[in-house]
Amino acid sequence: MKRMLSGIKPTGQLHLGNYIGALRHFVEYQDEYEMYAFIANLHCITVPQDPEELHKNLRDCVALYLACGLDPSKATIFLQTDVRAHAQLGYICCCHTYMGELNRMTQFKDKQSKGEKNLSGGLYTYPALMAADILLYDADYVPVGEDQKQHVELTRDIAERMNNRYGDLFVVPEPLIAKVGARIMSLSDPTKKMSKSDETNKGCIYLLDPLKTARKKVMSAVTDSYAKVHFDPETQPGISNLMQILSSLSDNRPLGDIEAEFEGKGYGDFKRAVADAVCTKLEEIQTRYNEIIESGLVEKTLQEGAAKASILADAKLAKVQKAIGMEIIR
Ligand code: ATP
Ligand code: LTN
Repeated sequence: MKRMLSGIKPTGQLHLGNYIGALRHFVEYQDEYEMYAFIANLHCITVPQDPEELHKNLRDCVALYLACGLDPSKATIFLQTDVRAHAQLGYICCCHTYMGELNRMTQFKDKQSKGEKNLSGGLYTYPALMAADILLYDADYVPVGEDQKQHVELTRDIAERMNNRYGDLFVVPEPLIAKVGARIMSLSDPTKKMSKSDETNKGCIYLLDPLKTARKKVMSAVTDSYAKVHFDPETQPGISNLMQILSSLSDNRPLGDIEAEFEGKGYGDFKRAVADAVCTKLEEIQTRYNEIIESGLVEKTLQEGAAKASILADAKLAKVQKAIGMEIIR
């Protein structure tokens, strides 16, 4: 069975972009692959966090993994810091990553170009930690949204570099990026990615948003004046984004089908259909989330997940340290 690994960094509440771009694929793939899904809490602290809020977001994230359908009897679900080898291999990978490579990472460049002050060293080096997250488990595939492709490509380069230098240490992973829904855009500015750091809060639908709020966000989504439900992200980014959301939430319904259904109809009808699909999915997720959050399942899942993940991760770290020549007593 091929192995798959992915993580989410809950620097805030999970949103529809995280669900459509990443989480739903973890669920789809858990039967077919050996799935490792973790919560990237070391990545969270690359930007300042309020400890209480972070703690709540981490628990919510695990509960949402489960509520969205990840099954701990199939997938290994764990918190990154519960497997210490991540930080250790992260440092080793960092020492095998060139500054020139880190300088090219668009996520860091974007933040820097916005003039944000006091960016942390962790934010700069985090792609090397992400490489370690993946390489520790010999993952064949990494399902992610479009924005993470560059990081998985860097992971491949680091793996190949270390394999060439020390002998075969790592499986070289491949990113898995869906054709539809890999980049869900903000509802209030469809030229920007739907993101937790949405300042207005209008463009981002959180998985735990009250249904009324979510419906309102969809109904007031920015569209255009073409009055045609047609897929063309260049000229109709808002409508195309809503089409991708609808398609992703209705069993990947072909975009052509959606165009045909709304031919000659107004944007109001179309938005209502999108809002219905969003609210149906959120209601399903929230009902399960409410059952899970205080049930003890979060803690049990993490305990079992960490034990299982550590077996692979510790063995890989030991192999790497030995190959590099860093070990004496083991
Ligand atoms: P954000 O920009 O919201 O802070 P992020 O992309 O930096 O999020 P995560 O929340 O860790 O960080 O992302 C988890 C997964 O969700 C990744 O695979 C990422 O590619 C995917 N993802 C995040 N935002 C979107 C989006 N708008 N559309 C599709 N996929 C997304
Ligand atoms: N960097 C990712 C989260 C992440 C990840 C990973 C995804 C950390 N480690 C390993 C896939 C595989 C992000 O910011 N979205």
